[in-house]
Amino acid sequence: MSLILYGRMLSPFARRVAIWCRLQGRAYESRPLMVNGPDFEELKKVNPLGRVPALVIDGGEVLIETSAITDWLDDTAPDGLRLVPATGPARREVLQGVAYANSAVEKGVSLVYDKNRRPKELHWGEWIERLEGQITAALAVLESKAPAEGWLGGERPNAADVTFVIAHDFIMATNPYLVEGKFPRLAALSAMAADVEAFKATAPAA
Ligand SMILES: N[C@@H](CCC(=O)N[C@@H](CS)C(=O)NCC(=O)O)C(=O)O
Repeated sequence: MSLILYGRMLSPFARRVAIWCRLQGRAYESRPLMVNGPDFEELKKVNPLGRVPALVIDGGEVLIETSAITDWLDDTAPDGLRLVPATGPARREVLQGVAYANSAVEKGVSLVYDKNRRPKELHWGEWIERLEGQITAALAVLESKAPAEGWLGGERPNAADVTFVIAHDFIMATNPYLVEGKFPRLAALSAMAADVEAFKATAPAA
C-alpha cells in the first residue's frame, strides 16, 4: 500500500497522521507543502480546499480531515496496532482525550493566525484572551488525564498519548508562554515521546 502525506510537521493535524502511520509501521511519502504562498495552488490540486493533512492512498483516492484519515488508518490497521479501542468505554475515553487535545490545537492554530501572524495594530485583544483561556482550559484537562508515568495506552502509545504530545509540542513551538512550566505531566509525556522514533522523526521543527 503506497501512501502520500501532504503537510508539514508544524501542522498538528498532519503530524497526527504521520505519527499514526509510523506507529502502525506504515511507510509513506512526505510532501511538506505549505498552505499558503506558491504551495497553495499545488495543494488545491490534491485537496480543493488547499488544506492539510491530505493522505493519498493506493489507487489515488484522496482522504482529508484528520479524524476521517485516522479512522481509515485504524479500520485497516495491522492486527493489534489500532490506536483507538474498537468499542466500549475505553474507546469513548480515548476519543474524549483526543477531542480535548484536538480542541487545544484548533485554538492554538487560531492563535497563530490571530496573534503571531496578524499585524499588531490589527490584534483584537479580547479575542486573543479568549483563545488563550480556551487553550489553557484544554491543556488543563489533558494534564488531569495524563499518566503519572508511562503511556495512557499501556505498553504502547494510543491516540490519546499521540494527541496529548502533539498539543503540548505545538503550543510550545508557537506560543510557549502558555505551556512552559505549567503542565508537568504533559511535559513528562512529551519528553518520553521525544525518544520514540515516530515522535522524534516528526518533531515540529523538522
Ligand atoms: N479540521 C481539519 C483542520 C486542518 C487544518 O486546519 N489545517 C491547517 C494547517 S495546521 C490548514 O490547512 N490551514 C489552512 C486553511 O485552513 O485554510 C483537520 O482536522 O484536518
